[in-house]
Amino acid sequence: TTSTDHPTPSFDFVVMANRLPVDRDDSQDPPAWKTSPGGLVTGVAPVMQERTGAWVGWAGAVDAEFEPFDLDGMHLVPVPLSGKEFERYYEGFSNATLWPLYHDVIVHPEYHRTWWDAYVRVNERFARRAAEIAAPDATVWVHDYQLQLVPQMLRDLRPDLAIGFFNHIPFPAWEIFAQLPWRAQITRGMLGADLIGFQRPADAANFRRAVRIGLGRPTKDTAIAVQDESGAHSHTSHARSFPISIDATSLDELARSERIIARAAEIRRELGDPEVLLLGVDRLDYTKGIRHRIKAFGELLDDGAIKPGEATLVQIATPSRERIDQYRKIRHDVEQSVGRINGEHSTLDHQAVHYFHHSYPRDEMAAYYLAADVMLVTALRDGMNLVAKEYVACRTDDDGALVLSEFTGAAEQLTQAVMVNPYDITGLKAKILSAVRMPPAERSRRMKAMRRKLRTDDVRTWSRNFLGTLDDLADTRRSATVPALQ
Ligand code: GDG
Repeated sequence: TTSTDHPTPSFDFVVMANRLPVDRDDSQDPPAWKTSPGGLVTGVAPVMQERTGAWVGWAGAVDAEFEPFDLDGMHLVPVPLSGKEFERYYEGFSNATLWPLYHDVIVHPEYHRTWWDAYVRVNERFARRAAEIAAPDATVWVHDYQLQLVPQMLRDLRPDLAIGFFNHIPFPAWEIFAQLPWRAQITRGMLGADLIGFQRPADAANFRRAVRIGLGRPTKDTAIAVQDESGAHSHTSHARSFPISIDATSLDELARSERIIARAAEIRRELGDPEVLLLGVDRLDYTKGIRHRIKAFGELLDDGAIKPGEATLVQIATPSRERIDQYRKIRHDVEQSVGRINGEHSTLDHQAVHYFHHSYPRDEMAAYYLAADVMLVTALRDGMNLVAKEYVACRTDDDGALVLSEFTGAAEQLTQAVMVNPYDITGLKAKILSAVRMPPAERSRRMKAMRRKLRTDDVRTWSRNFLGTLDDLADTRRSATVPALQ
């Protein structure tokens, strides 16, 4: 065990993510923090409580320094970002370089050296902060594409730590990843982890191939022998899949409550009691295939395959990354096509598409899921897609049809969904129509099968699996006198 210069490193378990799971409420005086619950919080909360846990991340306000604080049983350690860093590290390198590159270059990734420099600097700041607060031999779990350099930086500072990394988004094929001018640095950064987790086996395989081709290092099954700068063996890293899930039990309970059942019925009434209610729920992102879905629905109305007044599409598009050009463009395109369809097909008492560009409380989302006959998840590429799993978890009535893109991680688990290739508009139209017309017995059979799958696929199981594997690997490394793989 390496000792640190720091006086009281004290946390046995450290989660690192770009964002802390909190929002600052400036309307209060003094401003107060409130938790913003997300999937990751639910997944790691039990571990946070069992061990002495801390969460390292950015608090969401630029040019502001905050002291660590406790909230709802979590110890939160803010990492500051300047306005320039937010632009270059977050909006730039994370969301205009890596995000499009990792999602099949749906839009053109931009490569700027100033953005890269900021990304390195911010990753160093995160790594230093975690190194200061982690107890000897602690476990550190680093999350997502914003922090891919942290694992190796952390290992350099604290070789005693068990370091895990989880990539929430896809990892692209080498032929695409190879564009990245800093591909070697990114790959080496991730290899600092004992365990590197991905959503799908294919993402893990893409990463191992990047290691073989890009770094010229051999891999054996999931194992990769990592060298230090001098070329000597450093450690063995493992890259494999750990598909993430949701808090299925609590959504199931919520969807059974009288309140949500009543609200679901009310939503349908407020929409004018359409025969068929179709639903889309996404961050407004060009990866989600919102345009393709709306185009297909519009053409079904144009063709007369769906009669006016028969079906309504509700599209909830949560505002996201609004200052980035490509996000302004997708918003404009979606709003234009919604306007066109409503102009052509809506009447005074029936609106073809209801489009909402804002976010809703969790209860309201659950009511929408329960109200919708057909859920449309048509992502062009998506690491997992939790919306698909949430829809299934809410269907306590074993009813409802899920149309699901084959380019989501979720498609590997929810195999009873109606699978689509969203790029194939003709095929998408046919599949949407088959979901709209699906006989009740078939809907129920498919939904039951998907719900059965979700019962064993829960976000706590996911984090237990990942952390259990990580701790085993770190124990093996610490007790090994001979490297496992040369
Ligand atoms: C990334 C990966 C991967 C959305 N609007 C509202 C709202 N949401 C919630 C959904 C869902 C979450 O946000 C979105 O998760 P997704 O998985 O669908 O997509 P990303 O945001 O792109 O997430 C993805 C995920 O990380 C986890 O690893 O699955 O592939 O891209 O939970 O319900 N929640 C509320 N109001 C909204 O208006 N309350």
